[in-house]
Amino acid sequence: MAGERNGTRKLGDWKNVDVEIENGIAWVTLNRPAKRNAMSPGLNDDMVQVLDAIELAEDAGVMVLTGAGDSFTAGMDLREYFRAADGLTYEQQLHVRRSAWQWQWRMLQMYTKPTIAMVNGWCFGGGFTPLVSCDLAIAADEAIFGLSEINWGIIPGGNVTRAVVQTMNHRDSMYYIMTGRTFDGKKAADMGLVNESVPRAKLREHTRELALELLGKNPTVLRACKQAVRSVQGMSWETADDYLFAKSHQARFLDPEKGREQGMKQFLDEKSFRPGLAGYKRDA
Ligand code: ACO
Ligand code: V55
Repeated sequence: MAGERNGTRKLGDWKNVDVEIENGIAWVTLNRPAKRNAMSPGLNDDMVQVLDAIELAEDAGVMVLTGAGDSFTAGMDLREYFRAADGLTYEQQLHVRRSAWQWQWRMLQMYTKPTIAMVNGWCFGGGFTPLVSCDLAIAADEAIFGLSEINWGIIPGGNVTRAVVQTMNHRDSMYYIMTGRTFDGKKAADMGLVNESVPRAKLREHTRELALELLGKNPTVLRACKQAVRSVQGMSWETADDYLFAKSHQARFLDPEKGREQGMKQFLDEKSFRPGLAGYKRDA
């Protein structure tokens, strides 16, 4: 049933990605564990379809991205994404590059549903692009991150460098891009690359709690909030103020539950909740 939020179901049938919708949460698992979930052209093609399908799935309210086994992703597949592409035509190479950026940053960054990267293990190179493009990120303490491009002779392309400088400070960006040294989940949290890190044994439960908290929010307003964070990055204060004013009107117009009016009524008239401390009571 559309909008049903109870129970578990498998979505679609992809070779390189597993998708399960469980009580409103779409768990997306990069699924090439024998290759440490390295991102091949086939996996990238699958992910474009997966993100499209979850966007249209009414029983999915939050998307969690993770990896099968002991790896989040070992980055771009050196054999299939790099070496094999050298033998392709320009148009074929364009397809291979386009399906990578299509899901890794273009689709993810303005995704209509909240997204959480759950970094369960290895996260190298190209993995930083989807990591940063997810709204939130939780890592296992034991996860190992690395900008390993320098170690095998390329610069961090595919917007990896852009993602890194957006999220890490200047010194840390330079240090990890130039040395290729690894760091763990705790360090990633210290640097603000992820929101927090927890012991791996608690990672899934911890992520589920955060996802359920997001599911309790007004989805129309939450979408406008997260998209605005991306949009205002490149704007002047004047443009941003006008944009945010317009977006708040758009959210009022689009919001079927009229959250703003509910919030004021419940706080000002009924005195039934305090917005500083919790959300208004939703019927949904
Ligand atoms: N591309 C292609 N194949 C990969 C990749 C990758 N990025 N990462 C792992 N694999 C493959 C290995 O070739 C191996 O395949 P095989 O069994 O067919 O020989 C298999 O996955 C297992 O790899 P191991 O190295 O044996 O696994 P281990 O657990 O010892 O190490 C680790 C894991 C640390 C992730 C290691 O595989 C590694 O260093 N991978 C490369 C990480 C990297 O630098 N990624 C590229 C970043 S740059 C970019 O993304 C643009
Ligand atoms: C890299 C990643 C890419 C890419 C080219 O540095 C290089 C890694 C994420 O996609 O297209």
